[in-house]
Amino acid sequence: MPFEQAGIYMIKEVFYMEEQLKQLEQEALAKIEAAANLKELNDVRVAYLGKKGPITDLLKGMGKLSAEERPKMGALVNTVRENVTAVLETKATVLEEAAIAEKLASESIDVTLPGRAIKVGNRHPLTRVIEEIEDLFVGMGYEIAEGPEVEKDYYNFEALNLPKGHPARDMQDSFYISEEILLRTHTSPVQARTMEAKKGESIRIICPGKVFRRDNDDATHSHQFMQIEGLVIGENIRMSDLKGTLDTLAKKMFGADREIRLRPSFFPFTEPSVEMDISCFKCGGAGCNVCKGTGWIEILGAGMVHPNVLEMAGYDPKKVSGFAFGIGAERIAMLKYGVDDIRHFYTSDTRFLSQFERTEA
Ligand code: 2U9
Repeated sequence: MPFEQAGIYMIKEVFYMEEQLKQLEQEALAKIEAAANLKELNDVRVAYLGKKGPITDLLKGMGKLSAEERPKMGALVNTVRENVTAVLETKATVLEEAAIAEKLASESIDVTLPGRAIKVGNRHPLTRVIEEIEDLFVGMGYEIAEGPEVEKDYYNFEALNLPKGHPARDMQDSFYISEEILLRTHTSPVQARTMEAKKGESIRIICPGKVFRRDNDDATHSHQFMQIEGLVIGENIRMSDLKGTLDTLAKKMFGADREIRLRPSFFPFTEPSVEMDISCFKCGGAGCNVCKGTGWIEILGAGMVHPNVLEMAGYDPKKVSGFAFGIGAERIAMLKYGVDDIRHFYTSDTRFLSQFERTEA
C-alpha cells in the first residue's frame, strides 16, 4: 500500500475510533442515567467497561494506529473510561441511598401500635394448692418445715411406729438406695426429725414436699407425688382441735359451706386415726358424678399422734399429745380444678398448665 494511502487510511481509522468512542460514552451515560436499580447499573458497568466490552475492544484495535496516534487515542479511551466510571459511581451512591431509604420506609415502626403482650408464666396448679394451704396454716401460727427426699429407713418408718417387717410397710413400698436409705414415702420423716430436734418443746408445723412410692402409674396413681402433712404437739392437744383445724382447711379449700365427716381408719403413726370426707362441692350432698352418688368426697387422713411415736422422739405421752394429718396435693388439685389424669401435672404441657393462669382460688 503506498504511503499516502496508508496515511489517509490511518486518519480515517482514528476518526472512526474517536467517533465510536464518543458514541459509546453517550450510550453508556444514557444507560447509567436510565438504570433503575443497582443490578441494572451493574449490567451497564459490565457491558461497557467489562473485559468483553466495546471500550476494551477499541483498546485492542489500537494496534492499527500509528505510533503518534496511539498515545492520543489511549489517553482519550482512558478519559472516557474514567468519566463513565465516575458517573457510574455517583449513580451507584444515589441508587444505594434510594434503596436504603426505601427499606427504611417499608420497615418503619408505627409507635402508636399497641405492644405485643409478653407471655408471663403462671404458678403450677400443685404449687398453688400447696401455697394456699401453707398460707392458711402460717396464718394460724404454723411454721413450714422441710427435710431430705432421700431419707433414712429410721425416720421414714421406724420412728413412725413402722418397725422392720411391719405389714403396713407394704403399702408404702419405695425406691431403696441401700438397705437403710430410701426415697421418702411421705413427708412424715420431716415431722419425726423436727420432734427429735425440738427435744420435748411444743410444735406446730406443716411439711410440704415430694414423696415417692413404688407404684404403677395410671390416671390416678403416680410413683412420685406431692404431700402436705401437718403436726401439732403440745399440752392438751385434743381430737376436737384436729377436727376444728380440718374443718377450717376444708372450708378454705372447697368453700365456706362445706361440711366435714370423720370416719375411723388406721395408720400406724396415729391412734385413733380418721379419714376425712367433705360434703360434695358440686351437688352439695345430693349425689353426682364427682362424689359418685354418695354426697361425700374423701380428702385426707389424720389422727392423734401415736404414743409410741411421741416416746421414740423423746416426748412423754403422759404429758403431751398431738395431732397430725396428711394430704395429697394432686388429689386436691384434681378435685378443685376438675383434672381427670394425674399425669397432666408432670408432663409440662403448656396447653394444660396455661389454663390455670386466671383461676384464682
Ligand atoms: C408424725 C406423726 C404422725 C401423718 C398422717 C395421714 C394420716 C394420711 C395420707 C393422705 C393422702 C398420705 O398423701 S397420702 O396418700 N396421709 O392419711 N398422714 S396421719 O401422721 C403423722 C406424721 C408424722 C411424727
